[in-house]
Amino acid sequence: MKKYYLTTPLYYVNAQPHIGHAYTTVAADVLARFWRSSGRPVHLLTGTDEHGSKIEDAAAEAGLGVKEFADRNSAAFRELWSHLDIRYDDFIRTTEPRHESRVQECFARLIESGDAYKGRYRGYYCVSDETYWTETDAPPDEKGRRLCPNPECRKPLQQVEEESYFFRLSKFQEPLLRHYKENPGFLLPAQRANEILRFVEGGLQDTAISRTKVKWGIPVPGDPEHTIYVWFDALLNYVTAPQSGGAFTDCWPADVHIVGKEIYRFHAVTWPAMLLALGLPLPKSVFAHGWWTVEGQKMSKSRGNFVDPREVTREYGVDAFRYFLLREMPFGNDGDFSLDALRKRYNAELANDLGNLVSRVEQMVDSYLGGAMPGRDQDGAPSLAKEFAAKGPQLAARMEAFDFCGALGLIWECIGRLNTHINEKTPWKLVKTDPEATREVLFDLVRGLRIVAGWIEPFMPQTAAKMHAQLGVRQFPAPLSPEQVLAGETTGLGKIHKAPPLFPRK
Ligand code: ME8
Repeated sequence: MKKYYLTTPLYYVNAQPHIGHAYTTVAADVLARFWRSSGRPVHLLTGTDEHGSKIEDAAAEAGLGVKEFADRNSAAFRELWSHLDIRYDDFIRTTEPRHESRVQECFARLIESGDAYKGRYRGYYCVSDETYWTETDAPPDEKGRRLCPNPECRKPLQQVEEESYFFRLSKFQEPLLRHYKENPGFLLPAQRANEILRFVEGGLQDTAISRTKVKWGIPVPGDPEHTIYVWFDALLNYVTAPQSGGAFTDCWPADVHIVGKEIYRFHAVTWPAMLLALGLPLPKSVFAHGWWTVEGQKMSKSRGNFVDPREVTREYGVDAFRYFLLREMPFGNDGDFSLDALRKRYNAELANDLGNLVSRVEQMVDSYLGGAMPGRDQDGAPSLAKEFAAKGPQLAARMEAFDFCGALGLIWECIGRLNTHINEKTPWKLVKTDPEATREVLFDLVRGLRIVAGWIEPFMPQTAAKMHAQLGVRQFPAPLSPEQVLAGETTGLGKIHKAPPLFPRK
């Protein structure tokens, strides 16, 4: 059965992972967990991008051999993903032989077909972005310097003149435009499509895909004076990884490549053109999310304001961090990260709305009913749990549309309903006059919470595990579907018990 195959970018190993990298990877993990729990086989690929001058220079600066440097920093990404409960299926490093040999094969195929040819490159190069720029892209500024035209970068460009292999990108202008037109779900979110369409309609030029001045790269087959351009090398990981794991036919074409907006053009233009040249089907979609600033500032080396996810999770826990990332900034938009905003959401939405609700319900079941699951389904009786279950398709539609924020919004609406229900029914009063009615109220609340626990698992796996255990659900780690909760598959299995607050107030 075809797997839902999704990817993150391969992160450069020149630096330590920060919240930007964590963002994309958490988002991919949430999607992967969501589809897995809906019974769909999933393949999530992430990894590290390790060739090119940027890495070579950073290793020299750190006083380490490049391989040693890459090993150390690639491990830092893996360790962070394990700390953040990222459940990936494969982690690829572009320095692995399984990748390098296949990249060479692809390069050779393009030379053979004529879609790659040897020429001479004259122009500019940004090491920080590993991007080629033409003279017209980067006119000299008032001081006569040529700076990277990417507004996020603006570093001085290198002037480059060298023999180079070129990829015949120009040939793919029409096929790409046709593909965009025929597949409106390819360029996502839809508001990003226009900028790509305009760019491609403006005409595509062949692009250089090899360097002679860069030694830290994959040699061009049969011409080892040249190394393969790091982007040509890195993009191919999306096919080399599943090819080498024997998962290619189950995975390809990818369902979605999730990337930051700054590398969208590589994924929306260059990559599909490479696939067309290689005769491979195109991914179903490429999604560009927005960028985080930190306390209103761009994250940069000079400002030294990179947010280390470990510091945030030390204070707030892994789940609150995952939650905040996806709740604060609608996927596709830009947003700002601040500890103040995190603390506010933590206290209001996690400690109060959710944590307090769970404690109150458990407390009541414990003291009024000795921790036993309170009662049974009454045919036809109005029930919040049934209402929630009916919202399952709506939740799935939001996840299908990569609308994490909307999905969490829907879950929190349900949490709000449960809180209002307690306040309206006042079980602490009701229990004095009508124990049977109290049972029914608590029964509905517990089932509602069990549904919520299953829904939040992709976002907050540790919290979901705790909630399942506290709510007497022994089936975890397979999150329950609302239908299973309603069918009472877990009823009576375990005792409902109080536990320390899920989110102690900060
Ligand atoms: O570009 N806000 O790697 P990279 C949101 N190796 N996301 C951010 C972010 C921010 N401020 N900063 C980084 C590369 N990201 C190439 C990719 S793919 C074949 C090769 C995330 O280490 C976002 O996903 O610079 C962005 O696209 C990625 O990190 C860039 O990581």
